[in-house]
Amino acid sequence: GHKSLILWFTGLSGSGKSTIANMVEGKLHEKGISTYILDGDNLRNGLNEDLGFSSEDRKENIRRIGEVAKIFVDSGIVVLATFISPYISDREDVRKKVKQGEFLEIYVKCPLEACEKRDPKGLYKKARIGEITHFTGISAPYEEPVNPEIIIETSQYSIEECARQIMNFLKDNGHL
Ligand code: GGZ
Repeated sequence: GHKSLILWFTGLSGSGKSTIANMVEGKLHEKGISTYILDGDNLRNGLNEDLGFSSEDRKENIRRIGEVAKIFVDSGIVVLATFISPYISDREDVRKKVKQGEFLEIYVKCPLEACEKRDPKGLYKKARIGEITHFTGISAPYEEPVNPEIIIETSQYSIEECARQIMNFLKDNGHL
């Protein structure tokens, strides 16, 4: 049976986190499951508008998002959170906020070269010429998940296939 969860999408800018989360959300809705997507648009533009991209600010960004996600989980909603969340310790701190099994880390894996080639917002280009500093993958670190519940490789599979892999994991592990 289904209970509320945090689906935590982590990965580089341009890896496909939001695109895949949106497709998974649609599939959850088809099953009558209530969801909410937390992303930069609704967090960094509001609650977290005072935060930048230093390691301290990213840590605080993820901490607040974790608290918001926990509130949604308490209300019975499946949260899909799409943030780079580059630090292992920040992600593990979110995991600890909820019950065992309620936090699923989804590593949206994609080589830096592929993300940089996509560059949908031109941010990598700006990072390369120094117009944006502390840019993840270029001038700031990304710590790969060590033991994520799910790894999806967006340079190998279509968006549809990646979303299906996540839905299959949820079914196979009794989350749906
Ligand atoms: C990384 C940055 C930066 C820097 C602006 N580094 O591709 P996007 O545009 O839409 O997603 C990126 C987003 C990252 O915000 P998060 O809240 O996910 O980051 S973290 O979890 O690390 O706190 C990118 C944009 O913001 N962006 N400057 N320097 N991404």
